[in-house]
Amino acid sequence: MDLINITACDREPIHIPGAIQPHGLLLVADRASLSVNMAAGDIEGRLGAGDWLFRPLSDFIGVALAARAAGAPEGPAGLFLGRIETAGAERLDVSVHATADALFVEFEPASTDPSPAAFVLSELEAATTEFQNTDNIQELCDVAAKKFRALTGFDRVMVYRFLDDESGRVVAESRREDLGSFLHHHFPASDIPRQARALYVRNLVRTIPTIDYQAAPLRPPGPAAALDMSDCALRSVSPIHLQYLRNMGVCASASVSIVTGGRLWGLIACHNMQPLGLPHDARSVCRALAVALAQQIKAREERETYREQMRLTNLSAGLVEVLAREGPLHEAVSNHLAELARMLRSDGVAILRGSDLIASGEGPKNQEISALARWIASRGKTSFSTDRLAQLYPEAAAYRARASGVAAAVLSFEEPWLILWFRAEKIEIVKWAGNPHKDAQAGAAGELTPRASFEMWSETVLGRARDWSLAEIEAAGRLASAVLEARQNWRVRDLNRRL
Ligand code: BLA
Repeated sequence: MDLINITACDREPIHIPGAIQPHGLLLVADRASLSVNMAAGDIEGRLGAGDWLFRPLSDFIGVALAARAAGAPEGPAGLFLGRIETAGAERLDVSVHATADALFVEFEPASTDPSPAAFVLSELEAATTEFQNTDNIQELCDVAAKKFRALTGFDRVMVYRFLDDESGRVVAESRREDLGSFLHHHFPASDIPRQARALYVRNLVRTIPTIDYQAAPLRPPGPAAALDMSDCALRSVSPIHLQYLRNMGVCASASVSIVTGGRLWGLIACHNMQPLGLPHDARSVCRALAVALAQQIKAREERETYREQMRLTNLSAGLVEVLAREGPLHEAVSNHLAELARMLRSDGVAILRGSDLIASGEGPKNQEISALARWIASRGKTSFSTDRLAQLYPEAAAYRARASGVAAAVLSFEEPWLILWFRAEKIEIVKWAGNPHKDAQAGAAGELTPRASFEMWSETVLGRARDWSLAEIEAAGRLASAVLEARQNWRVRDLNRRL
């Protein structure tokens, strides 16, 4: 049931809702003729244009803005055209983005407090410097939550980070003190379905000024129903998501993508308990700040990976010669097992060479190690790693507590010769926000409804160890190759000596 519903979530065509959120207005013009051929929202009432179909764009925004609109580059970024005052004294921000054959002109309530560019730029610079001055990713995210809250004025601002399985976790939060906290809460992947995540890599900011709105349909109805609105700021939002926010007790939402290396690393998720929008200029600042944040995250992740690689290289250098030594293992390597364990931050290690076995620290019993090593070697690959051994090798359930994680390097399949590292099971209490196993329930009429409960849900994940990093797995492989190479060199030297 979960599977069916989650794929249904992934399939909802959110880019063609056929409607906008009614706080704004939309005109769609043919890119060649600049005549308006679709519209949404109260064009008649707010722009005083009863008869809008096939009128030139300049009738609505003037010749100068229409000329600027015509020059908009194709793509999601778009241009800010300016601010207009309607006959009804409403001040509207006008922006445009272009596709191959259409211009999308959007009107939104103008920001009440437009800051001068110099002020905004200096704020951005100051925030970027603060980002740079943090010591690690956690501190960086804490500062980011505060900055985005100050910038947007939302009641609760969170840094939401995607994990390997596309579920996510709130890693930092700044909120009004009287509100509940979502810090450290875990949310299933289906809360932000795949097509939404793909859209959010391409266009970085979205806003829902109020969840209680009546969608304004695109007109005329025929072709408008299939119009791709991927990059419209006013795009009407999935009703499932609106219900989700309602269940969360949220009235207005905005989110900003954090994209590193073309991948959605996370989101800045903003909640407000009263209606609140994010005007065009504030969205631009959010985008710039999110790009600065993403750069800092990437730089820090790269620095951490580099440091880890250096550590691994230094530790393994001293071990190569020891591991390559001939003779019984207890004579050759017994004094170095702790070092070997430290190298991969493991709880225990073992080396098996033929019928000789040596082990130290936490891990399976010797007989169990021999059987496991034979199974690993039988897979025919020189390296192996898992953070949940019993799922692949059921016999390991018996020693789950001592070794749920295993990394191994196979130096010889024939002897066999293996180095194994073990990690104990980690007992982790995951705070799921709502029961993830009931994430999409069918409503009375069979339609999908998001989880109705945001009660915190705790779950203990059994049979899992801390996962092995790519740097650790690679280092294990490099260590094995270096040992084999050292041994080969000695053999050649030995042979030369004897000849
Ligand atoms: C969209 N879901 C979203 C968005 C967020 C979340 C941030 C982006 C839209 C926005 O800015 O509001 C999820 N919001 C969260 C999470 C937190 C938060 C995890 O504040 C944590 C603090 N949602 C479901 C289920 C479905 C679903 C079961 O829970 C599908 C059946 C759908 N979520 C869904 C859809 C969208 C969405 C379709 C896209 C909305 C759109 O852009 O039209």
